[in-house]
Amino acid sequence: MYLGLGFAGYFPIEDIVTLRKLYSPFQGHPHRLKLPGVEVSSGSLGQGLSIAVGMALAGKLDGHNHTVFCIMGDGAQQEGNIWEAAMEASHYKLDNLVGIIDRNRLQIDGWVKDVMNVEPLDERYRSFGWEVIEVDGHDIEQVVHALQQAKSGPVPGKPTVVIANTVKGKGISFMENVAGWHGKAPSHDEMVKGLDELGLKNVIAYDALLNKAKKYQSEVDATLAAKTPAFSRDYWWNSTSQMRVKMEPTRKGFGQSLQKNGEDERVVCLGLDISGSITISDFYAGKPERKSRWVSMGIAEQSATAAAAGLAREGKLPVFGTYGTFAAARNLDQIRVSVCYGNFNVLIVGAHGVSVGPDGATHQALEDLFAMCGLPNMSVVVPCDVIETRKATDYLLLQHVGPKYIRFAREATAVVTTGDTPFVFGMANVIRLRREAPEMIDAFETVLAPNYVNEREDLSIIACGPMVPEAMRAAWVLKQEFGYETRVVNMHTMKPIDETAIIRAAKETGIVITAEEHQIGALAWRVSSVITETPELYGVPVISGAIGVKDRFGDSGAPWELIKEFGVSAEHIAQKAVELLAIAKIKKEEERFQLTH
Ligand SMILES: Cc1ncc(C[n+]2csc(CCOP(=O)(O)OP(=O)(O)O)c2C)c(N)n1
Repeated sequence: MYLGLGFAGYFPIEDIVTLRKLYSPFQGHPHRLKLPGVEVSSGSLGQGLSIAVGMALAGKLDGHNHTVFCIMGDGAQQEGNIWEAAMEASHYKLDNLVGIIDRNRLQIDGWVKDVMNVEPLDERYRSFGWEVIEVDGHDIEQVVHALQQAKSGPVPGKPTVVIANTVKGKGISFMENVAGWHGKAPSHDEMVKGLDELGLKNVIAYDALLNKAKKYQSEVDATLAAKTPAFSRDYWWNSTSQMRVKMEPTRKGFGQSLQKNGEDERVVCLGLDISGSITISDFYAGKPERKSRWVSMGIAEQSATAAAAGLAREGKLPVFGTYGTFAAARNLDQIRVSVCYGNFNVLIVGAHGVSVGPDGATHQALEDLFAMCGLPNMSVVVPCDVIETRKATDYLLLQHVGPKYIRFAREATAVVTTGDTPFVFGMANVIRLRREAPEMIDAFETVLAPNYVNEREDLSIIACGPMVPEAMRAAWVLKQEFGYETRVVNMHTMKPIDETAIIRAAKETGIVITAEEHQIGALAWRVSSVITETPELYGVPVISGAIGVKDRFGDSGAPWELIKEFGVSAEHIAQKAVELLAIAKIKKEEERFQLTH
């Protein structure tokens, strides 16, 4: 799409080398506010045809004779949203609307026919009142002819769909018809081979383009460095020989738990065409006998949610998951009414907050915890690393009864717990820095919050998910740079929240900072409401701060870049702590002054 717009003259084609990089107008999914030529922002499948219906309706209302075109995938046809729009288009006789379907027969989890069959598409559209034209999508003459035909409105009062048969990755031997090439960049060698096979190797000056991308990246690096608080030395992950950590994708803990607990015959996993990426497919990996309890639902989050409620109604333990945005936002009403109102035992998995990185704003779940924590009957767990994710899934899947939501990251995240670290649902852990050590995990001590004895630390940081390792790193910065002692509270269970741990942190340290990889508020407001509503704390001065995303959409970029861009790194937490500690000092001096005068 970006190349098409470039060739049409909207911007210099070579600018597209910044694709999916931070601040780039070429976002992981197109955004109309960032790039000329993009008519509507997209990224959440199945909504485009409805927007096109709206635009075509407006054209009719205003008496314009333009045509609205909407390009869709064939896997995307699994979204019920598309068929609502298809119905509306024929009902309102939108002969100024043309749908184009790229029928390459592949989607992320494999062949469309295996994931969730959508054929026969031609008959289905005809039965919805559309005119259908089928073409070879690689034959430009056929495509142009079909579009001209469609534009002239072949049958008055009928919308038209052009079904373009294509081959994904056509012309490149190792990409043709391979599902794995979704959203994945080739290596340098693969790129050269691919260009060679397309006859473009000597046509495209790829070295110059790569240099342009490199230059852009160094500008991004400089901007980010300027935005990140600096201290006397570098405390970034594994940047020195001390305090080293193992990094492992958090999502793997979820897959490990499903592998183990999938033996339970009640467990049924629902696939939503992103199965490998979130590791839900580990449920049946190497266990073909479990395939009967693997239900591929296609890209149809809303129906799958209500179907999960139905499975739970019959005594099953359904698990479904996808990107947090599609697991907990698109289907919010189904979660609210079908799952929560009926109080069904469904495990919902929201994957990849900031860590989807280059996919950009549409795929970065930064609001899901508001909704999930706001639902009656729902329990919410946000584990901090791969091991805690496994323990949390073990517990939620087999022991906890009722609606439950777990949220974890895709990228490698610092492993800061061990098999022996306590994990008790609804009960926080207190983590304390004891020394600098070669391995960070050995430098900290973790105890279950009720077992913690007050050490009158200078401040508390209450964190959840991937912010727990960041909070631990902030505690290290604060100790090394300023000698401050920090109580890190791992609030892995966000609902029901551990009120006692919050009250103690507020009372015993007087400064509470929350840290969340989410719009500020899911954790911050829950913590502040405990502090403000607890009679025990009436009149007790508590200085508070909140680290999180500040009411903005995400951006494409590497996950570690986004942590800095969103202002949620350990360095940002430490900076906030220093500010609050300075305020606390002034307050103490004011009090002393008042007492002595
Ligand atoms: C609502 C929603 N659910 C899931 C996704 C994740 N996703 C992105 S592309 C894709 C597969 C799309 O398949 P298809 O429409 O056939 O497009 P193609 O494979 O040809 O790119 C999925 C599941 C999404 N973007 N939006």
